Amino acid sequence: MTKSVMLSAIQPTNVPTLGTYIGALKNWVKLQDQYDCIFFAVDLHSITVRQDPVKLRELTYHAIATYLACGIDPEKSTLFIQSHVPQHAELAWVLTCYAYMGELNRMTQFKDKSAKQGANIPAGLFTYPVLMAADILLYQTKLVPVGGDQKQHVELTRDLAERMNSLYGGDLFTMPEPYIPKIGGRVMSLQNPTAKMSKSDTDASATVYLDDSDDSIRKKFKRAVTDSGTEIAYDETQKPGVSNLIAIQSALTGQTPEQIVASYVGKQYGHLKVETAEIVVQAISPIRTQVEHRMKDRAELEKILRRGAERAQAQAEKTLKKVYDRIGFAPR
Ligand code: ATP
Ligand code: LTN
Repeated sequence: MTKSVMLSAIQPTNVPTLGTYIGALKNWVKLQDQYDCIFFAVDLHSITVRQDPVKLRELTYHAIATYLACGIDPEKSTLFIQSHVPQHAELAWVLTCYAYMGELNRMTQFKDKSAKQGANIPAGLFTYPVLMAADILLYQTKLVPVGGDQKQHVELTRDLAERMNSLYGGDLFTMPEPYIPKIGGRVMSLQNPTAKMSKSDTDASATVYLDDSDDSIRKKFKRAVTDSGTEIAYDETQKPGVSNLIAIQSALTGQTPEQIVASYVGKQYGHLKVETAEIVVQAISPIRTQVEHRMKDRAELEKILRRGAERAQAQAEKTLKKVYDRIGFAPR
């Protein structure tokens, strides 16, 4: 029996964060045996905002090293760099011709990111979700494990798939579904618990990066903004800071928020911060060591990536061919 396809990706714009790990990477690993998996680093998406070329290249390898360090097995899953598979850009162009300005204008990520750009907003920031739709639809993907902030983009992908399928035949694209963890789908900033923990935050103490030292992780949790009052309760509206720490613990230990709250009766915020930090250190420090190890063997990474890109191209080409044929392009 053939397995369904699961696919996801991250932008190599900075070192991945605890949010990336809990919201996305952890679930890739959890589900990798049940699906035919495709994971890549989206360098084409990254240049929708300016990047330093030297850093971009390094971070691209770093992203792949992180996948491996988290437990993605290159024998089971296809790993590659998005720009190594030109079909992504090709299908993106086609889909751009079927996407509507109005629907792209509604994307909250576009609104947030374009607001930071001043007068000259790169057009790629606007069409970003169409490239993501191409990423997903090229491989007849069934499941897309991402954080909550990407849900709207997966929904747009579904709308595009439906539009194309009704124009050109229902078997053109598989309808993808998002997989978003109930707890940890939106890990919050340690300095502003009403905002998403982001790898592009200018305040380094707001974000735990996967390459942070154990000491730095402990310091960031010690300084984490909590809430007024003293009671440890799971209530995202009234107690966003405390609830964020509980959610992080829950995602990493598998205990429910209620069990965690029960274990803190009579204790203080300080205890919660220190113990959350320890749980995070336990989860992250082996990943950090593995990433360092993987980054030292560039030849091995390149070998994995070449093989991944070859496999991906073969799959992607099948879908692209079908699309070109149905829309009326002459065969090449
Ligand atoms: P930024 O944080 O700068 O906006 P991003 O969200 O574009 O970056 P990526 O590294 O491309 O970050 O995201 C990779 C994956 O991690 C996506 O599936 C995203 O939803 C998820 N993710 C990122 N931050 C969080 C978070 N704070 N909580 C849950 N999931 C997250
Ligand atoms: N937009 C995503 C990254 C991304 C992605 C994808 C995720 C690009 N293509 C395909 C899942 C499937 C983000 O995290 N910023």
